[in-house]
Amino acid sequence: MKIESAEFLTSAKNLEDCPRSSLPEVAFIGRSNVGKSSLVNMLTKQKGLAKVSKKPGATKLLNFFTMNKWWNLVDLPGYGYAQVSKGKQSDFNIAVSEYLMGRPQLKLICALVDARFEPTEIDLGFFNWLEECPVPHVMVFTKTDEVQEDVWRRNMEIYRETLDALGLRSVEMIPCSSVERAGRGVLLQYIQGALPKKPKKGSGTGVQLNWLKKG
Ligand SMILES: Nc1nc2c(ncn2[C@@H]2O[C@H](COP(=O)(O)OP(=O)(O)O)[C@@H](O)[C@H]2O)c(=O)[nH]1
Ligand SMILES: [Mg+2]
Repeated sequence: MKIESAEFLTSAKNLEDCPRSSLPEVAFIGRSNVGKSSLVNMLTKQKGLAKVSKKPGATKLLNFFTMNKWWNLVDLPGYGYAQVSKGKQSDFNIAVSEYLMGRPQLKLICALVDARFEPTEIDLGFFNWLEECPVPHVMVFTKTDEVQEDVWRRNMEIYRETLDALGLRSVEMIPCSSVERAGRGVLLQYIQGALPKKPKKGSGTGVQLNWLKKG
């Protein structure tokens, strides 16, 4: 899939506050600082579209971006950031889990983990929770440029074995680097496969005038 346009749509505090748009959605989720916003910018080739921060815990809202005027990419607040007060952290978690569980147009969850490290308890806890979620997910390993290839490959392998040992779903794992723009094509292709087919222009999927006349 080629990204021909990408525009910021809106920010939402929680599920209720989400846009009424019925476009299919793909969400990015992961720990604070894992590289969600950088990946939005890498995919869209727009440096400042999503706000990247050195300080973890900056994104507190669900940020919607409309891609190719046809689907929405949703940059979710990071989970598991200890420096944010406990109350605030659980507010984010409630907003995020309600969105992931209760948004019918959500077609794919991209769960980001840091390729530099072995599985963390917080991430495993999230994957365990995800098992209850009806939406399919894919794992994206970020920041592969930061370590040697054998290191991130090994970490992917350990993740695979650990999830397996916990009896959790085995899903596709895609290595990415926003700095080197690695993994862009593979991830976009995966996203395309998860989205419904885009209706062709003029194929009559808009307002059904003929039907209305007959009625
Ligand atoms: N080396 C490297 N750094 C990255 C990559 N992606 C993100 N970062 C850095 O990680 C930090 C957090 O990134 P951000 O996208 O804001 O993470 P978010 O909190 O998950 O949205 C920033 O300092 C980014 O520059 C990557 O692929 N490679
Ligand atoms: Mg962010």
